[in-house]
Amino acid sequence: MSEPDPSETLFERIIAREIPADIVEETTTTLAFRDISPQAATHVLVVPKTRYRDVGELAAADPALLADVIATAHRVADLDGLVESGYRVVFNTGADAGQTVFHVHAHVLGGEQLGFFGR
Ligand code: DGP
Repeated sequence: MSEPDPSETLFERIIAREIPADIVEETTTTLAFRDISPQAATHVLVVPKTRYRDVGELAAADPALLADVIATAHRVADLDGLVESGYRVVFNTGADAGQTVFHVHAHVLGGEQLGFFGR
């Protein structure tokens, strides 16, 4: 697959600080910011600064970077006090899962009792 256009999704623009976001955590390889349309008391998105389309592409190309994303997700949960009560990490992957932004991102959800998911 050819290299993705670095300006192709809005998450590259958030990473570049061209679009404002409520940033909660930054590492050399990842950025975490609150979702603009929260689906739970805590709803944070964690993105790698390097763009991959989805979690499958990221896992195949750079498993260490995927580990960074997961570690940042856990730190975000810890910062919001969710480790004891529990939280969920979700990667929507492709159209049927409702992925709308094709720069891989983990949703970190918690801070309340979450419903089951599926259809
Ligand atoms: P997904 O449907 O899995 O691709 O998730 C994309 C998420 O991105 C969705 O929960 C809403 C969020 N989102 C869309 N536009 C913006 C934005 O401009 N800022 C922030 N912080 N989140 C956004």
